[in-house]
This record gives sequence, structure tokens and C-alpha cells, in this order.
Amino acid sequence: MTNAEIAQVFARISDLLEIRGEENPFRVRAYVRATAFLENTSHSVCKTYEEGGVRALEELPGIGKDLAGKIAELCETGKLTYLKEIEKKFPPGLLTIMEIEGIGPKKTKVLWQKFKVKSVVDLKKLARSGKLQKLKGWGEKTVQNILKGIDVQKQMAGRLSISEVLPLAEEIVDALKKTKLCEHVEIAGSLRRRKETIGDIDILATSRKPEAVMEVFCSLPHVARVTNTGNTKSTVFLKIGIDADLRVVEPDVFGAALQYFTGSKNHNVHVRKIGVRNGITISEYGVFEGSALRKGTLIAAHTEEEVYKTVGLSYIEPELREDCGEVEAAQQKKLPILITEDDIKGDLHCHSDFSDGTASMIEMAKAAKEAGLKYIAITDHASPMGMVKGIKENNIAQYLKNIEEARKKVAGIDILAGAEVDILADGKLYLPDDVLKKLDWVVVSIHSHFKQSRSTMTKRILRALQNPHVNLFAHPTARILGRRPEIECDMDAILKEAKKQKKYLELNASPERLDLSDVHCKRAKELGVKICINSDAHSVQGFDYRYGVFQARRGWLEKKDVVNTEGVGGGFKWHL
Ligand code: DGT
Ligand code: CA
Ligand code: CA
Ligand code: ZN
Repeated sequence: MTNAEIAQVFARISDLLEIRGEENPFRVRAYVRATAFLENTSHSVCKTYEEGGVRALEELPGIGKDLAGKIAELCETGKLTYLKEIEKKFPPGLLTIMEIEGIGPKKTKVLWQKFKVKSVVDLKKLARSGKLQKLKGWGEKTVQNILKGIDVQKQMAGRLSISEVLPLAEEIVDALKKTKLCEHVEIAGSLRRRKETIGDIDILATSRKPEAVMEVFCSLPHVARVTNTGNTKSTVFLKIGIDADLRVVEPDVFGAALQYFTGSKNHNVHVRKIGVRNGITISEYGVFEGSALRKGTLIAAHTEEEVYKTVGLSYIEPELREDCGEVEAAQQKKLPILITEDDIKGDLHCHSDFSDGTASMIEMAKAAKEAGLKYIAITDHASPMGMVKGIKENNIAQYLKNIEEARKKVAGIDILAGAEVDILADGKLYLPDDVLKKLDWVVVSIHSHFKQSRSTMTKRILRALQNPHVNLFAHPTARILGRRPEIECDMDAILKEAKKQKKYLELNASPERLDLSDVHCKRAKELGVKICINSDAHSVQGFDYRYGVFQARRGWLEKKDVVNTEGVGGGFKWHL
């Protein structure tokens, strides 16, 4: 366990003791002091324990016999029986309340003992009754903040999406780099692995002046509140509603620390196990020859490549580090060469003002060309739904004429005449075959009847894929991140049918969709189904593939697995 993790356990104990009304104030204070010590010590106490046992722990400032024993238990097992025992004495809802922004142990104690509050529901009722506001030290504003805190907590149960978090994290990294106090500043954690949702931001830096770096970090304009700050680690709560951790390490161990804090935890566990089998210990402080119990020689720490090399692995891209076969692939030198944003050469799903886009076909084509694309398919909606505009049987001639016009006006980019056709509830398509026949590129997707049963939904999609005019099944699970769940369907059956019918599946790069998911992309690749990474742009600013490419990389996709990495006519057939 890291010092920070042990500090968290101790902080929780001191809070709980305070709420319970621990009679011995020294006891509470002992935990507070130990927490502060742990947060401000760069040397791992677990290492101290491994090297010198409980004795060595007792010699640390602020750590007595009792706490030394508890640290030893945490280092050995990762858990603490004593904390479990204390927690049992509280109603579970009260532990949740304690974590609401603006409520510390003192307020929790009042709520519990004076008002018998046992849950968030109780707390809301009490706040509405007006009784809380009359208490000394609470007041209207405090109560309003608590109510707000409850809402935030509810949101926080869902994590934030990567597109909200990454630009902000990059600003923070830039601000730290500007100080010139750091040799390295890097994003770590799930954000470096480009997960679609982020629990908290992890930033790793090296500096010989950590105090100064921490000061800059804690006073950034993005910060709402400083949770704790020390020489090696600070945690702040950002205004967008997420924590950011900054860790500062010695420049010499940057690679090892970056490897450790990038995770995932399961990936690290796997890599460490290989080390152990070879008599090597891997930690955030470096790779050491010998077991953890004996002090070995440092054999690598500067770069991640070095760290992986010591255990016979080639460098593993962060997006792959989920312990989903990447370690085995690295051993066999069979890692994929992941797709990059530069590989995207065309876009096969975007909209103009013929349906719900905001720009004309000409404007969209120009913007696509500006964005460096060699071809696009304009795929306006064809849907029976409320949408007034869009492609119908009776205006297809006009639609094709407009596309022809755009081809004439915008040189240097190929424009395909496409459509995004609704898959109706029974799997029929909204446009008849003789209309589809006139198009270069047919996208189908689900925009209604999302709640069908798994078997009905699967049959519906298979039927659509069997239509000979269809080329691509767009945003296949129809999810909207944080708002609409995935439809229920048998994805394996769909992928197998797509393979059989020679159809493509989309990875929709729009940040609110990111559909297909990483796991489904990986499965598609295994089954030999090619993926199209499209923007689904509805405006001239929309030709953006960044988050889609991240997701593709997490799904192990290489350039050759993605359709629109080739020029027109390269790798897939047009009927131009
Ligand atoms: P998140 O924040 O929930 O989106 O996910 P992560 O992966 O960023 O997790 P986080 O912030 O708790 O920790 C950052 C990284 O630090 C994690 O990916 C791996 C490393 N790490 C943290 N705790 C442990 C641990 O107990 N053991 C190991 N091996 N690594 C850990
Ligand atoms: Ca994190
Ligand atoms: Ca973290
Ligand atoms: Zn669309």
C-alpha cells in the first residue's frame, strides 16, 4: 500500500472516532498526527516495515506501538480489521453523509446524535424543515451548500466523461510546465489510459522544488477546494466536480512512477507477478533485483520502456494496460500497432442542413477538406420521426442534385452520396430499396424503440444488415453516455452477421456516444469485422476523431482494422 492509502485509512478512523465521541482526545489526535506524517513523507512506510519490521515503524515520528501494528497489518493485507469494526457501529447511510461536500465529522455528529439522521433522505427532510438553519454554526448558506453537495454526490456516483476531463487536465499540465520547476509533467491513471469515463485525474511530475510546485497546483483557477497538500502528494477538488491528484517524485524514478500510477491496477499486478517469478521487485520507486524483503540493486527506473524490458516485455501503450491479454501479447512480441489520428483519411457519416446539420453540403465539404480529409459521405437522416427535414422518397432527386452541386463547387475532396436510414421497429428500413440503390453509401441506425427485448432487437438488426444496399451500421448500441443506456442485443450475433454480409460497424467518435465501446471493438477485430471511425458531424466544427481514436486504441484496433484509413476505392468497394 502507498503512504497515501494508509493515510486515508487513518483519516477515516479519526473522523469516525470523533463522530462517535471518543472520550480520549489523544487517541483521535494520534491518528490526525499520523495522517499528516504519512502524507508528507516520501519514503514508503511499507518499505520501512519490510526492511526493519514493526520496530522500524515505531521509530517513525508520531507512530507509537499501536499505530505501528496497524501499519504492519495494512502493508501485509491491504485491510484493517479495526476500521471494519468501527464502521460496523455506524448506520451505513451516515458514512455516506460524512462524504458529502461541506460536511465534516463535527456536523455529521450533530446530525446523528441531535437529529437522529441516518441517511441522505433523512438529511434532506431535516434541511427542508428549517430546523437545521437555526443551529449555531449552520445557517441558510451552509444548508444550501449541503443540499448542493448531495446533488453533486449523486452525479459523482457516475464518473465524468473523458471529453470533459482531458482538456482541463491538459491545461493543468501546461500550467505546471510553465513554472519551469518540473523536468517532467505527465497525465497518469485512467486518463492516460484514455478510458471513456474518469474517476479522478492523476498527474505525475518530477521536481527538485516540490513545495513550490504544490503551491502552484493548489492555487490554480480550476481548483474549488484543496483537500490536502504535502511535499509528495496533493489532492484538490476541481470546479467541474472531480478530484485531481498531483504526485511529485525524484527525476531518477520518473519511469517507474509513471508506469505505476498509470495502472491499471490489474495490469500492474500482472507485470509485478512476472517480476517476482524472475526475482525482481517492481514498485513506483523502481525495479530492484531481489525480493521486496531484502534491499536489492536498482536496475531500472528512468523510463517505462526500461521497466518493461526488465521483465522481458516490450513497451505497452497505456490504452492497452487493462490486463486483457496485453501482457501475454508483449511477451510474444505480438502487440498491435495501434491506429493514430493521422491514419483517418475520410469520414463516412456526417450531416448537412438537408436534415439536422447546421451547415450546407458545400460548407461541410470545405470544412472536411480543411480538416485534412480526402473524402466524405454526406449521410443525412432518413427517418419517420418528428424531424421535419431529411431524405424522403419524394425528395431524393433534389438531395442527389445538391450533392452533385457540392462536388462541382468543392474540388480536392471526394463526396459520396449517402444517407443515414432509420431501422424501423421490425428491422425494415425507412427508405425502399429502389431509393437506396441510388446512393453511394448507406448507413443504418436505431433512433427509436430502444427498449425492445434482446431477441427482438437482435432480429431487428440482423434483418437490417441483410439488406444488400446497406454498408454501415452506425452507433450500434445507441447509447448516450450518462443519459441513455445501451440497447440490449446479442452483439456477437450481430458481428457475425456483419462479417457474413460484408458490412461495417461504426465507432462513432462523437464524445457523447463513443459507440462501439472498447470491448466491442476488440471483439469485432477478433471476428474480422472492420470498423469505421466517423465523426457524425452536424456542423463545420464537427470533424473531430480524437476521442474515437482513443477508444479504437483501447479496442486494440490497428490501421488495417479501420475502413476509413484508406483512400476512396482502397480496401472497400464503392458503387460510384
Ligand atoms: P479512476 O480514477 O477510477 O478513473 O481510475 P485510475 O486507474 O486512475 O485509478 P486511481 O486514480 O485510483 O489510481 C491511479 C493509478 O495508480 C492506478 O491506475 C494504478 C495505481 N494504483 C493505485 N492504487 C494502487 C494499488 O493499490 N496497487 C497498484 N498496483 N496500483 C495502484
Ligand atoms: Ca484516477
Ligand atoms: Ca487518483
Ligand atoms: Zn448521424
